[in-house]
Amino acid sequence: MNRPQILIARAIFPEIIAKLAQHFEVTSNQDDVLWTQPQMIEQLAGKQGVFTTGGERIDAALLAACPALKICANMAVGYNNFDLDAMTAAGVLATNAPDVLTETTADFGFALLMATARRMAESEHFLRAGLWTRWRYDLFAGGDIHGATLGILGMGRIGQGIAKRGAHGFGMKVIYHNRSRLDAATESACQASYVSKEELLKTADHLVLVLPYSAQSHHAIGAAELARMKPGATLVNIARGGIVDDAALATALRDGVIAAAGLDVFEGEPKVHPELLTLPNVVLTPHIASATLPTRLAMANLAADNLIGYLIGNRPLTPLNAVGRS
Ligand code: 8YV
Repeated sequence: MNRPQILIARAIFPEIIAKLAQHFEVTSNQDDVLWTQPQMIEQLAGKQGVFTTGGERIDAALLAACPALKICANMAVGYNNFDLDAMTAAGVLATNAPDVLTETTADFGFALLMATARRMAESEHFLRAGLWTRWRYDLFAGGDIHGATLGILGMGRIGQGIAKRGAHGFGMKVIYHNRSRLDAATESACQASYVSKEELLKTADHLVLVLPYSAQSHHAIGAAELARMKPGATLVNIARGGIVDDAALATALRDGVIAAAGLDVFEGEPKVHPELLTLPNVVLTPHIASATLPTRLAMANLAADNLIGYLIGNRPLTPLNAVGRS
């Protein structure tokens, strides 16, 4: 019997390629070429499965051009690169990679919050530039973390991980807003109180964004929302570019509407809004919240196991839609 053919769309751990090659005819992209949509379609000809990493757009046009395709396995918990409705309509299974990155990503969210509030990047640049000549009482004085009010917008698994770190590790008061309120036991484990978005913006000393990107969450934080925040507040985005209006944020940071921002994700990344690059009060990182090698390997293994589970055994581990395999 012919083995199913799959495509691995980006460079990946060699051991993942070896694992997939035990089951499939594998075409991989270890040169890490960033394929255009037509090139991706060409690469997908005759393939039943594709291993994606979060940046590859899977939409109706691609699906129509790739009739053999049965599954797209994303090595990311976020899946805004998938048009899920189009995939369901085409009978193509979508899977993501949840859970395995939760704690690593929550660690990073907290690290970015601390770096931002305590002005670590800005003060390090100052030191490296040879500008540190003497002590001063207010030199890089920032905002406290301990005892402050931590606001979380989007209280899924990663949001809950950040809430626990704040409440249990730093004695923070945790408030959150989410599409739906958590059950009482989860709220109690996170020591988090549910508030309206309005109250969250108004009350948080530090606001961390951990919500999925969708048409509804596009520019959830824009000029109007930033204006409602405390002037001393910090904003952290580890969710997705596009949730924050980056141009409005740059203006707010420049004008002192809020104190500082920590951003791991950007509108149109890897491009960064040019004004953000010029501002001292923003910490910028290149979408690395899940980037530890053990976690990235676990994410890759989960994506691979979804391909194997579905194409070999008909049992995907973390499906996002319900489709039957013809
Ligand atoms: C990925 C992420 O590395 O899982 C996610 O949703 O944002 C990251 O962990 C990223 O999506 C790769 O494109």
